[in-house]
Amino acid sequence: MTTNRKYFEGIGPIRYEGPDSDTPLAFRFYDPGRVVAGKALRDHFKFACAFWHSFGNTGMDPFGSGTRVFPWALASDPLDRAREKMDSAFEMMGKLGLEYFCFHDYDLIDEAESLSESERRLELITDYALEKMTATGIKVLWGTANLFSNPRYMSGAATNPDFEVVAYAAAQVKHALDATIKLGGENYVFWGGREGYMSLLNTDMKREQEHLARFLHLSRDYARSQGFQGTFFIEPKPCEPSKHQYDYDCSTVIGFLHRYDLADDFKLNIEVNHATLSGHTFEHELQVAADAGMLGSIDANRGDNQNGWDTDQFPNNLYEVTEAMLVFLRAGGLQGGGVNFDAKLRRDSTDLDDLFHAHVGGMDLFARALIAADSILSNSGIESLRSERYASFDSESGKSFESGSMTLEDLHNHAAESDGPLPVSGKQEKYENLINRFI
Ligand code: XUL
Ligand code: CO
Repeated sequence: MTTNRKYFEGIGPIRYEGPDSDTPLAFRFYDPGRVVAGKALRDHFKFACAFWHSFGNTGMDPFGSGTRVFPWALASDPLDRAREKMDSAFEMMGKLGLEYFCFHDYDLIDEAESLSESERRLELITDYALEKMTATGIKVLWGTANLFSNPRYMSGAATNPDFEVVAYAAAQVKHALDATIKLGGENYVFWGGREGYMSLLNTDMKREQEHLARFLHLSRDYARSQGFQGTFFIEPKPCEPSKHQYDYDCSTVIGFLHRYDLADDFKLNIEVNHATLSGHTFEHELQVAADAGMLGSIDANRGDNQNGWDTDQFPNNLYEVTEAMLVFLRAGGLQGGGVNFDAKLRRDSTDLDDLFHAHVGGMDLFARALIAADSILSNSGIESLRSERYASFDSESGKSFESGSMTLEDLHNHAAESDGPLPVSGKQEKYENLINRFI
């Protein structure tokens, strides 16, 4: 059954009109077919919309209820409501040229009272999603399970001190994996939700982390046994909702994956505002993942410099994203993932077209930043400047050190025989000026 209601009458399709366009809802930089660094922009990014924020977030905050009344959220029957939400999503994605979406299980349809009824509901709504996907060519970038909203997960899911909760979470992941596989999802995400702790006084951290590792092994094995060939991503976040989250940042997660023998199947999904909350920059986190061969996917948003929480604003910081795109291009792009707008409208952005302004802005920003980064890499001389900084390792003793053929005594003798190092400028300001010159 198809309802096919329309919600965004009078908007779109959004077209590329070039940098001089005066049309508010047009792309100035995102020309999907434009080839930059050997690849079309659409393939670099695989832009995705986040079901939970765009079609579920009503602007509720700790001080007040939602401000947005979504016309697709009014039906009383959960399946009708879910279908109408799906209609709105496909209409918006089609008009924006978003070729992917990401979902939690219970973004697709409300969780029911029992596990079996929830499973039945997921079965029905994924049938409906498949029809729409086949008709439009829109795909699933990744699926995931919401293991944090229901009160049963108040003390964690895979790391809950109660085995009954761990088993329930596993059942939910099984259903979410089934749904992702059914929809041809290209990847599957684990965001730690409440996997962490509030007080060490009541927490056995080692045991909880071992449970998490076992949970990931079992999930991986199940998905593979069902034919899933995509990549699993872990999405680091340092805090919120738990005070201490086990997946603090990229380095922590990479260490965890190696320690528990998961590094072959898992990569990282890096979210801008999670990076900044962990005290790093977005580009730092991308670089850490890239250096480990684990730069999988991006959750695009931004934080607020004055706030220490996850504001999940739509991205608009050209400087930040340009620096990130330098890392992205040097790494050869993402491994399997894409750029998912894990971002929500501000509470007082209450018009339906605000969703369009937000996504157009985000897509244009990434395109503009990538074009600038490509130009910096090709035309500014930055690559040779950077490699010259390390030139002393390209020959003679420096080269022998790198290749492992010097001992500590050799280094001692080298230093004793030389006149000692002279200061070599890092030229940071010169590098920084390149960004302003090319954006
Ligand atoms: C929470 C967050 C999630 C994950 C998916 O901060 O980023 O939306 O991306 O569970
Ligand atoms: Co996210």
